[in-house]
Amino acid sequence: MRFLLICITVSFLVHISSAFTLGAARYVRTSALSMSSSVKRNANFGKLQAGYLFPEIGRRRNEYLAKNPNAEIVSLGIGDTTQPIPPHILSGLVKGASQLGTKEGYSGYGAEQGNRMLREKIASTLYNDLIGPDEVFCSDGAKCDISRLQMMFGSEVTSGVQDPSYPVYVDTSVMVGQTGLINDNTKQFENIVYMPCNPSNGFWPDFESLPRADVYYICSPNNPTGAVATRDQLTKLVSFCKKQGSIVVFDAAYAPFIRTPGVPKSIYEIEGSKEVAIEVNSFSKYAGFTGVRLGWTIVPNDLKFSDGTPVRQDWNRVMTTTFNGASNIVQSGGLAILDDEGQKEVETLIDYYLENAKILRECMLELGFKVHGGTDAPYIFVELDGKSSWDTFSELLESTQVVTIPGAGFGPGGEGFLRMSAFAPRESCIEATKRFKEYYKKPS
Ligand code: PL4
Repeated sequence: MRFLLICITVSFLVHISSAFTLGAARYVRTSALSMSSSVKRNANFGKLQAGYLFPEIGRRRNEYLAKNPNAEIVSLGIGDTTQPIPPHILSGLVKGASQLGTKEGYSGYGAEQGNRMLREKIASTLYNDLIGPDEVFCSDGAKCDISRLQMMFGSEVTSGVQDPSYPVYVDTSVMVGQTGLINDNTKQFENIVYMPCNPSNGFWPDFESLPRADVYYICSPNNPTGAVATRDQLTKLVSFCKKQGSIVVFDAAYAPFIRTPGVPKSIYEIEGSKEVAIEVNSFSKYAGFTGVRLGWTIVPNDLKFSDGTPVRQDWNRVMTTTFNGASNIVQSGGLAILDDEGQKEVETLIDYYLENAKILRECMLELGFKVHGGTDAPYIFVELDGKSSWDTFSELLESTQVVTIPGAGFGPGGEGFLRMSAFAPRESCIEATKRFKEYYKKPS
């Protein structure tokens, strides 16, 4: 009897354990095969090439670090701020957070367009009342607004981009369906107007010689070239757009880096621009808000679609439907940025990054490279004498452990250049210059 009981128990345990094993195996097999849904993929996403530029740079850096765990990487790559938020601006954020803990100060959802006081202060402090507070729409940043603008324009428009340019303009055009496939030879998407920007045209497109675009994405100070558009160039751009009925999306994310007198910091300094231009902007680079997230877009009342509908009306619809307002804590920080004290702190931060740019620029000049940008902009754009930018990126990573960004990542027009960001800490910039000097000066 005892023997029989033991046999039954053993056979039960064997049965249970094999059932578990089989179940686990089936689970592993199912997840390895990963069943497809019956939902069709958005074909526009299939047109995109590889990954988005900046995570790709991060991936290559991490891959290098995994192979070389003792590497002392210096990053002049992604344009991310590194200096702490200064005290007055920080006190605005703290105030915003503290208010939420009191009955009187608590607030829930706010206006989708932003806090009225902040919109007024942006209009008066940053635009000298050239635009009205109703034309300011606060948001969670310039990049997010660019993608929402693309959603508003839809798939039927043709976009024109400076080549090279911040990759978000092209990638979001592809995502919303404005383009055909990429041409493997030219590395250009069909139905985007690529406007060559290089040293021979002063990094400014020759608009008249190019096919017409409906919407032009123009960035000044420019990412990645560091070039800054002059008053004369912007005046001609505005009259060109009026003549051919196009709209300019002016990306002024780096505007306060302009120190040369007379160079416009906003497209609205140009007469007539309110009939043709939208401006996107952000506190990311002014005030160390890359992680905090606060930007804005100006859509003037005078700007209209071809059927007479004010663009502002549709933008308001986009923002009220797809966005729930910038965080109230962050908007309180934004108000502090616009105080006199906050503006002084912004200037000090920009002085710091511009000094970094000068250090990098002078080093590369001393090493015999042709260098662009870095005076009214936080980026320097280095000519590579015909060398491949991805190869140079890898060569510098492996030989000096300095991360840069290959110009080709910003479009085919960026091939043969390397972008360096001045947003690194000072000591990192100095260390990078030491390593570059050692590497490039060594006898070959
Ligand atoms: C990496 C011309 C940086 N993950 O912070 P935002 O959204 O208000 O502004 C983003 C932005 C908008 N317009 C221009 C820019 O150059 C940027 C930021 N660009 C760079 O290294 O080129 C950060 C890139 C970030 C991104 O994808 O934007």
